[in-house]
Amino acid sequence: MTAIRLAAIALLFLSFGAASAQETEIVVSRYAAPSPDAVKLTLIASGFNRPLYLTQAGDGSNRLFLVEQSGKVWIFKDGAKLPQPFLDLSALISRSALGSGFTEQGLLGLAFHPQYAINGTFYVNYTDRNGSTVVARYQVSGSNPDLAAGDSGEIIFHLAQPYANHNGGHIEFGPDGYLYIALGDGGAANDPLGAGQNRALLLGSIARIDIDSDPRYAIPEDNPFVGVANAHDAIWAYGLRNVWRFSFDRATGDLYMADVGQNRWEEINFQPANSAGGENYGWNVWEGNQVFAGGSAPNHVPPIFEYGRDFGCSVTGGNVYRGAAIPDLEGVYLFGDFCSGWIWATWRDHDLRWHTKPFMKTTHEISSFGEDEAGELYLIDYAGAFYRFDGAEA
Ligand SMILES: [Ca+2]
Repeated sequence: MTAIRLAAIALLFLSFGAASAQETEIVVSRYAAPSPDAVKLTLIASGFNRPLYLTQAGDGSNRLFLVEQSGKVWIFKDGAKLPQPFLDLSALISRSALGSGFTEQGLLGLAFHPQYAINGTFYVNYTDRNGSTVVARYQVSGSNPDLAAGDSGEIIFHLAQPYANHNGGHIEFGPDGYLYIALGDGGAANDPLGAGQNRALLLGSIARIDIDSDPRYAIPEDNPFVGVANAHDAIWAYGLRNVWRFSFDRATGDLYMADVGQNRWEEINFQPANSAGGENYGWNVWEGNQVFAGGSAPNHVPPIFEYGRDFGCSVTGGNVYRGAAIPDLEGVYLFGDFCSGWIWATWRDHDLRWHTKPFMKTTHEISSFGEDEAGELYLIDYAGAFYRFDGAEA
């Protein structure tokens, strides 16, 4: 797995000098802002019950898997929704997610094992009937690739949640093959537990676990707080309030985290692919670049972008575009806001300085972004639909 990361870094290095190596170049910087005129959103399907994620199995089937908060996962195959859900966890998840009111509980995350095509294993993140965070492993049916073996679930990770909100919920495999789990600060408001800065608590962090070396999970030996006193050895990064979606740039391995703010500042945090982990993103000493509770946040890493209430109220992390449909977006990180429908574009210039511009104003309740196998990008509308980013001339 390390070899993959090194290969990406090598390509990155080559790209500065070798103009002829266009096929293998990874675009990591640009000078001009990307143009929204090159982009349109195409409605793919509607009629869903609070959808909040879309992903793919990486198995060459080109199927899309759409996650509903109320517990079902639906497959899109050859452009059509299959009549039967791939998975239905509605009997296991928090009851609040079965109602119609807003909740942060329910089925929140889905990630396919990097070797899913061989082992048929995937993972879900949900809050259970007690409101606790659960990560569970499932298998695909032995006889039907469009159906999960619903009785195959094994809970591998459990974390009690002191309040109903701030459950994080995103899970994704990194380029290193480890599973990363977003864990909010436990909830209520203002981080009453001090979880953000308390490294002894898993709450307020992104955890990193090895799901291949143990029936449940093992701690990677190079996790940053292994052997460190008063720090949980599963923590990869901390000082986070409630990361609502993070993603790895599939070309570079860089990690982008959208951390939902308290009352004033929404933020995007960045971790380069060669990081050894252990970053402190500041909450609740800081909210974005502003002092919140104050006090000490050792080695605080400020966000690469923050925005206030003029532009929204709850950030939703997206992806670095690596598809083929919109060449102008190559290497650009898109993310949005759940409340305002704004989409932003973030990129680095050739001096690797960050730039972020409001990109598109939509009317959608942006609950997530998602990528298909080819790297094309989708937008999920919590009101019940999902859309694909297409070239405007398409
Ligand atoms: Ca922060």
